[in-house]
Amino acid sequence: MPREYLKKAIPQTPEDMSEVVETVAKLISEVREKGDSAVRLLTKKFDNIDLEKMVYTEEDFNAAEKAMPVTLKEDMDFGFNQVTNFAKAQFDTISEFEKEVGPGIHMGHRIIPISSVGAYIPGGRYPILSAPPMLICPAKVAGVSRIVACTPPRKDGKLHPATLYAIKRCGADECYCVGGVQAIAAMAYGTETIRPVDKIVGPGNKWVTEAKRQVNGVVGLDLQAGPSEILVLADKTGQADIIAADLLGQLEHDPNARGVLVTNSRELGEATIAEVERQVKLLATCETASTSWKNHGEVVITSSMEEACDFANEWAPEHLEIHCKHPDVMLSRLHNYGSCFVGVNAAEVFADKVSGTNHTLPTGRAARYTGGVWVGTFLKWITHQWVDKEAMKLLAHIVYRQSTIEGMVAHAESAAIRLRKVGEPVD
Ligand code: HSO
Ligand code: ZN
Repeated sequence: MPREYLKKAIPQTPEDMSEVVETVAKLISEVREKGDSAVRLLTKKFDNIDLEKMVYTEEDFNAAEKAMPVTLKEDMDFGFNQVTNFAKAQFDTISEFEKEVGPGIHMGHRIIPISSVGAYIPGGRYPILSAPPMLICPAKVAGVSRIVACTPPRKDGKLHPATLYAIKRCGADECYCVGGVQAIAAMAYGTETIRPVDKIVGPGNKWVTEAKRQVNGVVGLDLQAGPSEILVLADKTGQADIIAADLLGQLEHDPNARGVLVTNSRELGEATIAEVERQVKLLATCETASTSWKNHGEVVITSSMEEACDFANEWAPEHLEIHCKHPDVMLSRLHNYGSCFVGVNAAEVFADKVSGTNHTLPTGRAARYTGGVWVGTFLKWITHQWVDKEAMKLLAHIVYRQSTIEGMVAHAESAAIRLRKVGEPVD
């Protein structure tokens, strides 16, 4: 049986980005030329805020902490600890080495933290309190010595106390109330107030994403952020009400969010569609979730679970939930996903907030070639070598001959000079 769609997404024409590309380029050069004054002007223009306070200090953090309800603080602290502990566990799996690779040629790699990192904490539709830990805690574990956080002002021109608390609690060294293209440009090129960083991480809207694309190379980057996605893989043991709730969890993010169920059970497929339609009406975020379900929701019936796994691997979702009798068997067949949730107890929303794996993940099929943000995002694997005298002679002869054929005479000489020094004929 070929794949059958009980519900199919409506094909979309890709957005023409030329205007966004041009505008972002102009805004970036304004910040490069005029620094802080351009940042303020653009904040007025786009956020409609007269930015009185750009820099948030220790004192502001302390005041924010005092204003926080204790339960919220404890809940957030739970998340920080989980994210940090997972990052530490991952960090412990990586190691430096040095090895004799060929006689007399010792080489190895060292793993060094990036010196400075800028975390872009988006404002957006929801003030997501788990965004700071996902970007800051792994950087801290990696040993980044300067962590800068930039986040846009709220309507009152200030930062939300809980966002401020999160940024401090996770260990950012500097915090600026700046968002949008101006924040990315400031972190990439620097202003009077914000010194440039070496790498920028964090999701944002299409303007922020384009700004990141345009500063690529000036600074390092993490991922191209796209709308949230969830793919649920289920056999007949799947529960339609839970699956529908999990699809809607991601569909409420954005009208372009995508939710897919792939199953070998037609009955479950039909029941899930009915459940999504029932549950979506109950949500305060119904407008967004029903738009994304209508435009991007899919329910696919396959003839077997093997075929369902093939579908999931082709789709390469950001989040993949497995609702099957033997989820571990399914996991072994799956290789393209940002983060996987194995079995019905592992709700994807747990990782969005607090369970500890990162929620900054590849979207738009990027899971074919990358994982999400992790402690390694903030580290560099850099190589070195030692060469003893005999190995030097061997390498120098080869490199001399190869470089001569290429016409790279200075390269050849760099090898030959060493041979002459030890009285070796150059051939
Ligand atoms: N699902 C989002 C992350 C998130 N959702 C945070 C809610 N809070 C992207 O992985
Ligand atoms: Zn989410």
